[in-house]
Amino acid sequence: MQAFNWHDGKKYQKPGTTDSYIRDCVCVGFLDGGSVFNKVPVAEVQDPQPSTIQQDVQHDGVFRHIRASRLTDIKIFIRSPQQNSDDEELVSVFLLLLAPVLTCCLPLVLPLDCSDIHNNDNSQLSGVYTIYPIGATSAVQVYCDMDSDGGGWTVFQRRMDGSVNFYRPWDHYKKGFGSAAGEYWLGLESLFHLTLRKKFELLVDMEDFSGNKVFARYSSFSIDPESHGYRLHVSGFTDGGAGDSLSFHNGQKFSTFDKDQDSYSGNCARKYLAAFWYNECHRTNPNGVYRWGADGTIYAVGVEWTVWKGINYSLKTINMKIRPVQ
Ligand SMILES: [Ca+2]
Repeated sequence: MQAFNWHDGKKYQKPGTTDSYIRDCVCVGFLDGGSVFNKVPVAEVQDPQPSTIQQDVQHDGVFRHIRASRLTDIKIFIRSPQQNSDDEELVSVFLLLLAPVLTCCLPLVLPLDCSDIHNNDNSQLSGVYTIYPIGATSAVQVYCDMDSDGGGWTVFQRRMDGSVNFYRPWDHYKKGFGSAAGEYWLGLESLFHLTLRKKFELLVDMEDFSGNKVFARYSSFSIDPESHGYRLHVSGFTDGGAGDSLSFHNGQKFSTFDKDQDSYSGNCARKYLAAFWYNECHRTNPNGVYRWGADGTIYAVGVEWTVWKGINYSLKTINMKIRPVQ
């Protein structure tokens, strides 16, 4: 393990003004196995000048104490929470700072979801971010919606152009697939761990090929562990024009073509060419075949939200996203 330092020269907006400024943040990065593992912001360069900073950092389950003298060096110690004195100096980093001062800084917590990123800095824009839903070694890229209703939404399902094949087996739906910048499925295991830690609400945004945009919102959303089939719990519907196609799926286990856990005598995933919390079988098929609007050639296999557009209309976009309930 190594550590190193650099400046984060990001632009920030001064509160209540249109002025922007550069915030120089002294960061310490931990290297594991040769790749950048994590950047931990330690200090901000500010006026007036304090002489030293001391900061406790938890990284990868290890409690570290960081001590920085003005313009000099940062020493990182491993220390157990019970100990009063520094135990072992892990690494010493020389700072090539021209800046005047160091003061303390930002919360040093790895984000579990997009709401953590949003709450830490509400000027962050919608886009791709790294979150850690199952702890420090579980880095995964997601799309964060920082616009809808105040932002902070973690997108776990996204269709937009048909570029990704969603007809996949169980292990793909468990681990996730696709690209966070485009179409993707976050993964049932990550989704389970997210909804295990906090109470979440669900927002489903969708658009047809005529430019109409609607949504469905649910005040409560969670799923059970794999040992219980990743069973869906969704309730508290609010209509944003889409109608309620999801409550029909409440209480169902997740099904893929190679794991039939639906309530139908046949195999819903094979019949409707997707994977979902199928009942007998669906009122929505968001992981279905992307087929550019109305098409009944093969019954009900499209990217559908039946209550809004019927059983044979494949949507232009749909995304499912969650946010902790305040
Ligand atoms: Ca079945």
